[in-house]
Amino acid sequence: DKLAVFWHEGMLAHDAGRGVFDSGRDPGFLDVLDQHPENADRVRNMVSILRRGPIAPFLSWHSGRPAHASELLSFHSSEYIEELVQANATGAKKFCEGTFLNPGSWGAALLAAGTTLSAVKHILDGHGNLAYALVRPPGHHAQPNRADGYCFLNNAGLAVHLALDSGRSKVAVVDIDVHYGNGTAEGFYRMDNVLTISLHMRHGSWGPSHPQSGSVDEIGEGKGLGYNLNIPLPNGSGDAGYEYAMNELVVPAIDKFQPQLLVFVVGQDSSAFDPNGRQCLTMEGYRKIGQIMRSMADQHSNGQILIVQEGGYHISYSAYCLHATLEGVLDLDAPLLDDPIAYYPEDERYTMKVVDMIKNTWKESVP
Ligand code: 6DK
Ligand code: ZN
Repeated sequence: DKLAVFWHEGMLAHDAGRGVFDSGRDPGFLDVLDQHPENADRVRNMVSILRRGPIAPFLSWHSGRPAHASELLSFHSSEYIEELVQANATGAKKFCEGTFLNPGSWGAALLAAGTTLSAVKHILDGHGNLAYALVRPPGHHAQPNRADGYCFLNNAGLAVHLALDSGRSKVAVVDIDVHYGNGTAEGFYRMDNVLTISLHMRHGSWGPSHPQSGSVDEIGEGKGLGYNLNIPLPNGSGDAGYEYAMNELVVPAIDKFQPQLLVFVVGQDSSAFDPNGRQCLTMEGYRKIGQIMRSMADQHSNGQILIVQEGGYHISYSAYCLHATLEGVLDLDAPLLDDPIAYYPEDERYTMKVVDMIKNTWKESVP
């Protein structure tokens, strides 16, 4: 069974501009400004590694499509959609810090939403168990009434609603983007048929963390009490920390909930080299998380997983980590792709050894 990749190159038309990092501002001190971190190039590299990397034979490619405005109302309010349509008609609008709707952005956002809906429909119609929506702009901060953190439409949230409307009675979302999936959590906060789980950087552990919520005491409300699980992790949690959190928290929560569909929200900004995070995952950690997701799906949802793309800003390592994640989900016997960047000494006491060596050399060489 191949993993179905849903993609449409029209999503490359969204351009959030340039500035100092993601601010869009130019105070005038620099000759070379950053492209906005959520740029087309990062996704071009994801497309190319999936087409040309060793995972290519295990994938099938499917065209995405734009969502109809009416399809957005399962998650978003009509007032908010009207605001987006208006902003697009006007030309451009800054919705909040880092979040720019420019000419081309609305078309891309509609494609991201529609492509994610096509991906989940592929599973719901029984065409395959594994589907990946390779989409931008991202979605997991987008709330029913508000754009936020590079996001306009909540792609994963819309897919969850389609699954519920198609007769799946319980759906679980596991979000490993380095930022809290606050939009998705909010959309399902009062519901007991959608379990939202997010692993993210603990607010306050590193400067520009976004959003400033996602603590462990946000557990849902009303009927939804106990159906939002936040896992705020310290910086540097790394492969071992994430594997532990998956096994100790995510697996038991999913086992108890018994979802009929798993939605795996992926962001490679939890990697060791991401400019937007400090969680220090490597390809190995992403591969392991993918494997754990697959084994939960085999147990609960007939192996069915919808994978939805969110952030991931290192221009090459994000693509490699995506490749590793999908290797894990495909549960291949041996890793296909070596990690080109990460160098980790096998002994964690390596620095002490080096210091001891320097001490000895110093003693012997200085009279
Ligand atoms: N920027 C995401 O990766 C998006 O989760 C992350 C958004 C991060 C920060 C946005 C932000 C500022 C703040 C202050 C001043 C300038 C810019 F949605 C995903 F893409 F997946 O607050
Ligand atoms: Zn993120």
